[in-house]
Amino acid sequence: MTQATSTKLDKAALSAEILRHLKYSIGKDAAHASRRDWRMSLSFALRDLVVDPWFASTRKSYEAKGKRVYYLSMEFLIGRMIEDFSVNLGMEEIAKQALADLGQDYGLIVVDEPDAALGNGGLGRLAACFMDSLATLEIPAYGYGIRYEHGLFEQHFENGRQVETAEKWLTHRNAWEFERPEVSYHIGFGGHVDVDNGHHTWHPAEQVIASAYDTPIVGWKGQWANTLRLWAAKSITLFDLQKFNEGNYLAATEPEALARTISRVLYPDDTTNTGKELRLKQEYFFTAASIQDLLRRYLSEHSDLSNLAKHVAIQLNDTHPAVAGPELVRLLVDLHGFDMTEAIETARECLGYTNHTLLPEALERWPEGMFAYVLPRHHQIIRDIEAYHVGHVGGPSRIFEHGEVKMGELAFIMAHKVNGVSALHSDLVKQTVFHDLHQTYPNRIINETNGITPRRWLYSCNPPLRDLINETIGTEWPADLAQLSGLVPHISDAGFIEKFDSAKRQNKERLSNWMQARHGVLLNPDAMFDIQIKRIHEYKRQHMNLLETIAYWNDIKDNPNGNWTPRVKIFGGKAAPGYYFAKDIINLINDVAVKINADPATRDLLQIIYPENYNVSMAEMLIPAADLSEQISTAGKEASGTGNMKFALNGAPTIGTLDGANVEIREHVGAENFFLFGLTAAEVVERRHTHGYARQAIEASPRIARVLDQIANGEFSDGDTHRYGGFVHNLYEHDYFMVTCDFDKYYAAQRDVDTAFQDRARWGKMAAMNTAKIGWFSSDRTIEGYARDIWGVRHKNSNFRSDQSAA
Ligand code: NBG
Repeated sequence: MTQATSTKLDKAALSAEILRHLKYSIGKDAAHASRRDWRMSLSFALRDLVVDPWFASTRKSYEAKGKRVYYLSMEFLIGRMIEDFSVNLGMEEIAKQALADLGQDYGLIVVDEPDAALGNGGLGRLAACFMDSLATLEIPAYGYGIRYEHGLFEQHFENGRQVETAEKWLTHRNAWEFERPEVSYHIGFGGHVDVDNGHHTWHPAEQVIASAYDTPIVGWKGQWANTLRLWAAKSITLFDLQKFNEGNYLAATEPEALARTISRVLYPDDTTNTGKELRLKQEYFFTAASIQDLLRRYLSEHSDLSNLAKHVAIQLNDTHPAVAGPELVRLLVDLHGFDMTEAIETARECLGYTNHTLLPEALERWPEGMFAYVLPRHHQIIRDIEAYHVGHVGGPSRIFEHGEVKMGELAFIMAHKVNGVSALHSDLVKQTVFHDLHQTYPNRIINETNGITPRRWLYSCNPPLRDLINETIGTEWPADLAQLSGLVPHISDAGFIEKFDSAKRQNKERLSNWMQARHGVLLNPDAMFDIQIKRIHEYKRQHMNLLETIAYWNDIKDNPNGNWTPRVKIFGGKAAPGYYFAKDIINLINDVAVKINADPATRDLLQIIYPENYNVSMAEMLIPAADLSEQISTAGKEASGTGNMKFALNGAPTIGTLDGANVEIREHVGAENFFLFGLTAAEVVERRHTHGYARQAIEASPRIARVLDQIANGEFSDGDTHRYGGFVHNLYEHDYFMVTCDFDKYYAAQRDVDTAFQDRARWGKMAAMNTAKIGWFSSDRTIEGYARDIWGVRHKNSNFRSDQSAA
């Protein structure tokens, strides 16, 4: 047996390992193994290779007695893992060959893996990129989250409308995790609080068990691995034997079913706050388990808690884990004898909070009555935190307002640093949502612009471009993305641009083949692939893109001999199940696609494609094939965006507004390589004061007026004038997101795109410039920023020595 002790195996050794797992872990004989059996065996063999570096990293962290980072996130949108492991271990080629020797196709096995879709969108995917960078930078870190039985719903279209079904990634075994039944904590809800001599004791009315599942996350070159620890909810009383014996079988399993509800499904909203009791319980469940777990780890190394903040950095990914503040205070005061002020200050030194949105509907608030009912002791402690805050700085109550508990304010007050996720967003955080708190704590808000991991978002998803970059500037760039600027001198070389173009072409063909196989549609690879993929939301304005598409169609038909640029418009994304306007947008895209795709007059010039069930894996297929990246949100609404970075990295120029990280992307890649249009954030705010701005804009633009008439008259709905009546009415009368006001400028910018695209040499340079100058947007750079500005921890590339991490 060739047991893996080093992180690398040769082809024969890996084949042997795969066969060994097939036999002893799966219990199958090669002659009868299914593709899934092979996939599981490969996954187990790769996982084995991570175990030694994982142990070594843990050992080093213990020996260093340094600081650990705890990243608390309700969502980790991981996607598939085989390529992550094999690429980071440098085993991709070997895995391909080993499987080929066994008569298996690596590519087919990779795509057999279900996506781990434990997140909604950007926020969850950011957490996954951060885990990759934390391991690459060799920062001792744990990701803490929930092991949802069902990840983000599967999206299907029925007559063009979105319908949702339950996602089922755990139907078959998850190859990457280690179950840790011995790592478990009791988590309470409800009940009452006793006070005895100033000492509080919480007596919860119900309790569940949080049980750990660990997935090792290995960094680039396999040097370091951290742990992603996800909690599953289990029942304390597994089974009511008495009820069973009475023949009451359903009731006998009730306690288990109830407990499991807590980790059963991911809430499918991203930018809205659902405000349901179950959601609050989920948040407390994973936060409390994580805090107990990190305190246990700390106490295994230290005799008292006075130096906690020197060894523990807890990052709150949005407000979902904001109850970490009061929970830590509760444990320090009620269990470890701290006084309230000391506990609040200790907790605050440990905590950092990242804000991911300015949309008021996304900022979490809980009805105070419900909060006090579910978490009575935390409710009291938040009152104490409020009193502490008001006592220190004066002024009105911040956390409690109109009978609600505001989690943003709580997170802010309990964090020593609060960060936004792009330069513009961080400024707006200071000016708007946390304006007053910013006056009180002027040094607390900082910026850490988001980033993406280049290992997944270029190295593994785009082999043709990866190979070209390797042969041009060497192979060190995946761990030092700024090196991509080494491509700049080559961009004036026509031969290089030709190769760059041909890499794009290969990706477009790969996408076309996939579309044909999966969706039965043929794409024209000579056309511009114009892609907008992200959650469907009014502020992201997929409908503006669609209206522009219709206008383009009209113009082609009006002037069939014009010099038109062929386009394939690709949309992808899910809508929150209860977000009706977003679902109408989906329906309209699909209806318009049916009509336009069937039009023989424009067939070679314009196609609309909307594959269902967009997810991380689909993004990995679409992004490398994109010619144009659509980042067209209403200015001031997109906190950062991270898809925008992925497209630029893969050589797709952006058409976009001055919103989120677009602003910084444009500065980096150069204004001449970015198609800018639209109102600025300040202009948007101002325009809102103009009464009837939407109607005015429509009356001033024959182009959009005509498109809205077509929709209202049923041109895309078989003459049904009701289906989109509300949609059109909304644009005339409200249009909060200023589609009508930005439309003409967007249309004009699209024609500039057409002109540029027709000039192949110019386009090639623009595309390559995007790749060459986007290196700053690596999530390694982002994590270095968090390490330096928020956590005070050292990493692989730092010569900076924090006084906090010096043991
Ligand atoms: C999202 C923002 C994006 C941003 C990601 C990651 C939420 C609440 N926010 O603009 O909308 O890129 O967070 O920071 O999902």
